[in-house]
Amino acid sequence: MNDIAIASLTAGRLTDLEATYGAKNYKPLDVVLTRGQGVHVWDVDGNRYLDCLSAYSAVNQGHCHPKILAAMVEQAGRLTLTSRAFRNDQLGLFYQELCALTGSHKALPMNSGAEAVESAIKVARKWAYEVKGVAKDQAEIVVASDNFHGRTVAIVGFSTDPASRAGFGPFAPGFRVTPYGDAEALEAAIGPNTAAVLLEPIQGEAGVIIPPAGYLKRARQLCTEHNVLLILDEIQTGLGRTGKLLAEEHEGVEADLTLIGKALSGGFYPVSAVLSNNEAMGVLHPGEHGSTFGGNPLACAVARAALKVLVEEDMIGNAARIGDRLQASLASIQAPRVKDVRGRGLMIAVELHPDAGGARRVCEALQSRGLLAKETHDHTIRIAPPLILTADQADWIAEQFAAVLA
Ligand code: IF1
Repeated sequence: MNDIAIASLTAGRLTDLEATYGAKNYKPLDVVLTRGQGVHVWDVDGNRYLDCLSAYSAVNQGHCHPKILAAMVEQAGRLTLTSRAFRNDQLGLFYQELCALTGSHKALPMNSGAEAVESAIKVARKWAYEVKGVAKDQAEIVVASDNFHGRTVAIVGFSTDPASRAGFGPFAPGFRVTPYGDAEALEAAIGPNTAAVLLEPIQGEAGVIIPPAGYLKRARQLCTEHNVLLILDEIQTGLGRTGKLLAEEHEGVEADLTLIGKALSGGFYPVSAVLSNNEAMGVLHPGEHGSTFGGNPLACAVARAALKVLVEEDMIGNAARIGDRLQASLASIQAPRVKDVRGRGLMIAVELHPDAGGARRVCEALQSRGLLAKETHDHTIRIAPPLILTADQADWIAEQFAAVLA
């Protein structure tokens, strides 16, 4: 089928095709998007929406950012993939710029977020055996309840969400779950075989759960005291989303391994990375880990541009300022249905009372007003627009919420 034929298909027909031929592992809002620019997306019928999801924070820089687009097109016409069997002229520069920006010693490039998580688990286990001296196959990784780190078998094996894990076992051993935000429980969970503690600085899928002040700092102290690696999954919270480059900065904490993904490419391409602050990454030797696409020149060129515009256009500062403004206006909405408004920067959640009719219905009402947002669980609406949001657009978002929730 040629492009014109595709473009002329109705939303209903395209939805039918998905239903007929696609795996049914998603239940998206009924909108078929065809174009995006900045904070806006357009559906096949020409309706414009303000995107308050940003592809789960992968499009922090806004849709089709012209500078990232230019870098992608230029690189795509020159060299896309060499595999790591040969060197390419983008990888070294990507490493240098990424490490300089994040203050890291070393970086390991992968593709999806889940791959970055898996890579960090492998590094932590190998570090435990070779450096810490844990007995063979005894290494443990402590994780948090209600975590979300991706969809691989190892990762869903330590999920506490039945929908994510039920039916997918048997699972990998070596993970211990501790209640998120409870520093005492974390301390109790750490033992002599603990290789790492893996946490989200703010839990995204769980509903934008901000841990009690001091929790991450205490986790850092405990890890240092017990010779355990702290792994922070900043795949969703990182790269400006919370008003800092990394959310760990809000608590003045530095992880040993920091995971980034999503916005590392501005949404153009799957690019993720494990960042290392110390020698931990040194346990990986040639042949022990890798990926066909990880570190490829197209990914590197796109990521370099995505990081550059994030800084050059002060998107991180904008996320802090506009995030505060949007949170304040959302919090001032007088609606008994609203139980809580919380967030950091432009990672915001509006939680409804359990008897308020559900978040999905609110999202559908917002959609008809030109705003796309996605519920998480039954009662929480996530608000995560691109970080280039203006004050006027933030006020407009709050007005739509006020109208729908009233
Ligand atoms: C889906 C949620 C967001 C993540 C953190 C690792 C990954 C993710 C903290 C894995 C991915 C996604 C995946 C997407 C929905 C989405 C999500 F609702 F499930 F929780 F963002 F809020 N660590 N999050 O949030 O990264 O392998 O996907 O690149 O539908 O699974 P990935």
